[in-house]
Amino acid sequence: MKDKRIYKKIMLISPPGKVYVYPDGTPASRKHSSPPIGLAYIGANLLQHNYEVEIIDMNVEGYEQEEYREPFIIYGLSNDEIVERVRQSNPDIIGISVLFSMLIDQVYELCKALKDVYPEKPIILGGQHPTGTPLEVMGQSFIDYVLRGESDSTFVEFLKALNGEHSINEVKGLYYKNNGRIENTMSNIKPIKTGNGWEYYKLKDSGIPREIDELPYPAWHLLSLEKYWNIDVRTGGGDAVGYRYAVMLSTRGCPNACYFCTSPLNSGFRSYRKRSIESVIKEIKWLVDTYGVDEIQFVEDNFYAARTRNKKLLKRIAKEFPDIYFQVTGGAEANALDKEMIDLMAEANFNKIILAVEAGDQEVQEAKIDKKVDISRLPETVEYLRSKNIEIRALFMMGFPGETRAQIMKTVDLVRSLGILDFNLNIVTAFPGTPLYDECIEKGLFTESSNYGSLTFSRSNFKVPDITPEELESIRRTVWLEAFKKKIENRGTSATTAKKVWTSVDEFQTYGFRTKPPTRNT
Ligand code: B12
Ligand code: SF4
Repeated sequence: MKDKRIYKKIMLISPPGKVYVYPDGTPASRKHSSPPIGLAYIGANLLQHNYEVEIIDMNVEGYEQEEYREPFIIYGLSNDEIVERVRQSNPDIIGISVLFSMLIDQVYELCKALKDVYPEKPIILGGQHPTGTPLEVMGQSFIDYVLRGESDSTFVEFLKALNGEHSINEVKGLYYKNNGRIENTMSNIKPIKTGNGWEYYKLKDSGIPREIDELPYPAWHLLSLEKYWNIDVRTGGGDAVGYRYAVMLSTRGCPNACYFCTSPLNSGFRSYRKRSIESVIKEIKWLVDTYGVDEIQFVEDNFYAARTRNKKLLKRIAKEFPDIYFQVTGGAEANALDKEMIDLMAEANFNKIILAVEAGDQEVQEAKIDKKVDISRLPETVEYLRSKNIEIRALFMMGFPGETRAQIMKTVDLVRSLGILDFNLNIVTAFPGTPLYDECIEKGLFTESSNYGSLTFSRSNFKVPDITPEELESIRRTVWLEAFKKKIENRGTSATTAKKVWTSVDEFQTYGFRTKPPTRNT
């Protein structure tokens, strides 16, 4: 493993943005950008160990640069610009984050461009996608390493191994090449669950941080937060209400293990870790004092599952930060929302909620969704949230394998009957590294065109029994359009942004894009 070079300077890269465009030429989602907190955490750990670090977020730095590559708009810095940045900085090693499988094609192109010019610089990939497909990613000649899961500490261990300070086997979760053969440092550890090329490990075996209070705060000074504040759609899930917002994690992982989700893969199997209230309050104070933030967004997998701690946390937040807005950008576990929690949210300026409902059929909830939302309680919860003036966005999913048309229509009925006009009616997408993905392979359910790079999130990537992917897409669009038109009729405003008033569907969908894609036949 040890060669004569010293690996001291690290460049970390977050890839560009990518939005699917419908055949009629309208983008299926809005352009957005969000501070890459995973890289900011890795950066902080590296700095603490005296490495030099640079972080480039291709998305925000090249936000205005768009390219239409049918059927997607890709926005961000170009590969040539990254090649040039590498020439200027001359890092010893390049790390690239791939949270979203749909971006893997763009990342491969970038890696090829970098390897062509700098064959001697090792390239390491991390994040959800490589963790779910390590062998496939390592099979690319232009990729040298994959580090699986949350890599705050293991990235430091990896550099120590490269620098000959200890053996490669000390680095948990590393895939490397040995005379052309792909090897990994977990081969002696028994996984808790094995899938098609992926594994879930117990927290203690995984190399991911166990005591998350001990982690240094994300190194935001390596990114310019100002750039994120200046763009129109700030974070994908919840548009910021304030101007100077920051993202945070008060927990990591999830107590559940839904079969379509990659959280157990990246963050350990049922490895929910909560920070202490003191630690969360201290970080908020630090963000306010250092960056003058006026809004905090908790971007973790499952904020609300830490029920008892959260009630205490919300009380402290209400007392200490009466002038700051708060948001949770991930779906709230509906079962965890009792009246006391909702009262405390309202007092602590948590004025929006993303309610994870998922399916409208209780049987589907029990069989497919580990958190098993109690549908009968939803109307009461929604009514109580409304009475406290908490703005609601709801998340629904349709098209689970085996889900019947009747069950899907129950979800559509639920969307309508709850009367929530701001929602995502998502089509279930199978991600590599999940039991759902393996089921689709085993049963031959994938649609012909299905590959990671072509994921659109508007159309299913596998077949369900009595409904076609096109029909699902059409239901999704019809129900969304119906609600959006109602929103315009009601007040002419969209509930998805605090400041912007929308007067037409077209204006909402094309807002912020410079590119006007042509209509297509398919
Ligand atoms: C916050 C979040 C977002 C944010 C921003 C993410 C960002 N840029 O940081 C927003 C709201 C924008 C977002 C949007 C979407 N998201 Co999202 N999001 C998340 C979420 C809930 C948390 C991510 C996070 O901060 N985790 C905590 C930090 C500490 O972890 P991390 O960022 O992964 O980083 C750690 C490790 O991965 C690793 N690591 C990361 N990078 C690197 C690089 C190297 C070199 C190494 C060695 C290690 C390494 O070390 C880090 C430190 O511990 C995840 C769920 C999850 N569990 O990750 C989903 C998740 C990433 N999102 C997902 C999806 C599908 C989406 C959307 C496509 C949803 C949609 N239908 O529109 C969009 C579109 C994104 C796009 N293409 O632009 C999926 C991706 C699945 C997949 N395989 O593709 C996830 C995994 C949720 C899920 N389980 O389904 N998302
Ligand atoms: S509750 Fe949410 S984050 Fe947790 S495993 Fe299920 S889908 Fe993933």
